[in-house]
Amino acid sequence: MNPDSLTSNEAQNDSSSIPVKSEDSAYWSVAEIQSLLDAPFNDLIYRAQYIHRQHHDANGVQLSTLISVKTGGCPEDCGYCPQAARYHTGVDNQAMLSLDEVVSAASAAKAQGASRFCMGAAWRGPKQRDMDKMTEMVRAVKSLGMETCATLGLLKPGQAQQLSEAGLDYYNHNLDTAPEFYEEIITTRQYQDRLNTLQEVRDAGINVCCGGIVGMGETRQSRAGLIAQLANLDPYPESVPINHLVQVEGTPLYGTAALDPLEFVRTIAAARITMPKAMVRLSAGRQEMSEAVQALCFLAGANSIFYGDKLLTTGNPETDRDRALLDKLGLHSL
Ligand code: SAM
Ligand code: DTB
Ligand code: SF4
Repeated sequence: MNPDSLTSNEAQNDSSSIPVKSEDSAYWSVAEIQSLLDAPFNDLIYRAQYIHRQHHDANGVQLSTLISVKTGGCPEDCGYCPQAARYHTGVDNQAMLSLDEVVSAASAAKAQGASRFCMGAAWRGPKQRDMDKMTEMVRAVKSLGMETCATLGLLKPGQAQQLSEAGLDYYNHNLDTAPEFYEEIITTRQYQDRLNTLQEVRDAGINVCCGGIVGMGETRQSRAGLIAQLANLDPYPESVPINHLVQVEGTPLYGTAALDPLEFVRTIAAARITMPKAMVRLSAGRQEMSEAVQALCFLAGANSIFYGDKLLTTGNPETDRDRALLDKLGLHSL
């Protein structure tokens, strides 16, 4: 049955265990989100798909291509990250790319069908001389007619404004996990530092892209805690990347017990239900995921992906393979 043909009450009446919220920006407690994650799988996915169809093109997927503009040698200690200088992961450090290199990669991404180009840097945060180069890159990518995104770490007061003036559409900065699990993953910067950067981005009028990583050995309650943090940002982010940990040898999280893929799908569904209007991005980890699990993620409300053979330093499905998957599922790019 087409959920669109149901009245709101009928459609919502899928399980009494799933809380119903009528306002878009409702407050979500961790317990309420945990009850979503605990619900019968079919009830959860049905609700997520119902909400998805109220707010989004049901078969549309937005495509962003990533580039690492400065790779490796990062002073931070994020336990998942192949670019932290202190772990021996085999990632070669690379100085900042030139403007030409970035522009030609962005043009190629556009030609392949990406609508947004996201520039990432392995920094704790940008220095002023980095900002001059970054704003130049943002201006150049924007002038190709693409949406622009950057993920450069913590921003100091004034830096978001400089990026905004250069034409930055989105800034990605993740909360990564729930507050109570955070210290087990990162010690060199605090949760509050991240929230402050998100506020700088918001105040500069840039769209907020903020999500996290699952599969780091966290509990289901911590996954609920992450989603609660995201959903209760006021307003919640326009874009919510849900990454599956890519395990890289040499990082502390290498060898973490594998997460049941259906837990990943449930997390996507909880993001969709609690942040109805957000674009939910099925992010890192797709190369290790079956097509069936990816299809379930789209059913659960994911409507954007990273597109291109590489994420920042690790692999992503090849564009031909992704186009074939989208075709098979009858999905079109937005
Ligand atoms: N250095 C900046 C920072 O950390 O804010 C920007 C780049 S950083 C690589 C961007 C995000 O990539 C991290 O916040 C994390 O969520 C994600 N990430 C990094 N390594 C990952 C991995 N191995 N698996 C999944 N996601 C990862
Ligand atoms: C996000 O949430 N995921 C992307 C993007 N934002 C910058 C990064 C994933 C990185 C995966 C590990 C790597 O390729 O180095
Ligand atoms: Fe550095 Fe970002 Fe990697 Fe953390 S996630 S180590 S800040 S590049």
